[in-house]
Amino acid sequence: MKRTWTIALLLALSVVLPFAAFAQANRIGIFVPGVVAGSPLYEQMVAGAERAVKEFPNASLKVIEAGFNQGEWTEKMTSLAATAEYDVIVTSNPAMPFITSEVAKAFPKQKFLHLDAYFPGNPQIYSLLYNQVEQAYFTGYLGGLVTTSKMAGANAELKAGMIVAQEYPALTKMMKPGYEQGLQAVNPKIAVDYRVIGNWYDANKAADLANSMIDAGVDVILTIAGGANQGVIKAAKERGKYVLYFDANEYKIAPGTIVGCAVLNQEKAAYERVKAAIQGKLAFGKAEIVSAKDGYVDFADADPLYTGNVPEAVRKPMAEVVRKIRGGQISLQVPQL
Ligand code: RBF
Repeated sequence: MKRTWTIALLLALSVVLPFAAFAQANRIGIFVPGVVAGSPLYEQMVAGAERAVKEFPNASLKVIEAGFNQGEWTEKMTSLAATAEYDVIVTSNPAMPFITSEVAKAFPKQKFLHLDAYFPGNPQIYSLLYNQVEQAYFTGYLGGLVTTSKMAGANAELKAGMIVAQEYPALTKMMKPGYEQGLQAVNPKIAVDYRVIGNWYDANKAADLANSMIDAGVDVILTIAGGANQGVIKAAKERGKYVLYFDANEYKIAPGTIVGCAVLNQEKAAYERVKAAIQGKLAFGKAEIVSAKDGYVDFADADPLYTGNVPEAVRKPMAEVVRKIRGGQISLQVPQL
């Protein structure tokens, strides 16, 4: 008799449980801190989340662009949580958990899924951080090889550029040091010309900064500036200099000018984590860090626009370093942010 009941109970659970799990988080809202177009990580976040949501007939997705005025983000995030229309709010950039952790207090049922951020210990928040020391090291090492190369646009000066939109801990503690370490691994005498634009959209100002660097002897520039990247690329192209691109494979924007792309696999991360959230399997409260060894940080070396435009004398030593970072033989630790 007891056994019959147990079997009946198990059968009932096997019917109910999957639905219970599916009911966990069907309504996904994406809060874009900026605009999607031109920001590689935001484009990937949306693409990955869309791919996950499509797999679940009951799941829905809405993308809300919060724009470039960062002073409005807290209010906009609060309004979004107040609608109670989203089981999980997905967002991306290292500053966002400092906003959502405040908003979370007023809306204890609201869950937040953060990509490109680190925030442990809050049961309403899951976060995933990339090892951007590795990502920047890829660009630095390649930049060092390019500036010391015989490539047509390279000069004798040991100067590399870095143009960024704004300063924040992930940039000053991971990306800048990673870039410098990479450059100096090629030649310790390479100096970095570093400039800050002040926003994520002003391509004209970015072009002015790039031109001024080029005047000062820089022949290769790492740009981390969202939509403003276009200005750096335009200036470098016009002057026959080189660009190191961050976050996505975008050689096609300017083949031969963009000589290296250090990518983050945020599309995959967004797909996997949103899918887990929909299935009720995402570990809220947890903060993960992923690296090249895990396949989320990489250098786009298989693209014909890389192999076809960058000489073998540069690609060969680069391949060695890429192999070692992928395999974990060169280990670059994420610092306390
Ligand atoms: N990256 C973009 O591509 N576009 C943006 O509009 C953008 N806005 C940001 C705002 C803040 C406050 C912070 C901290 C970062 C922002 N990022 C943006 C940078 C992005 O999260 C990441 O750090 C860089 O793309 C390098 O991977």
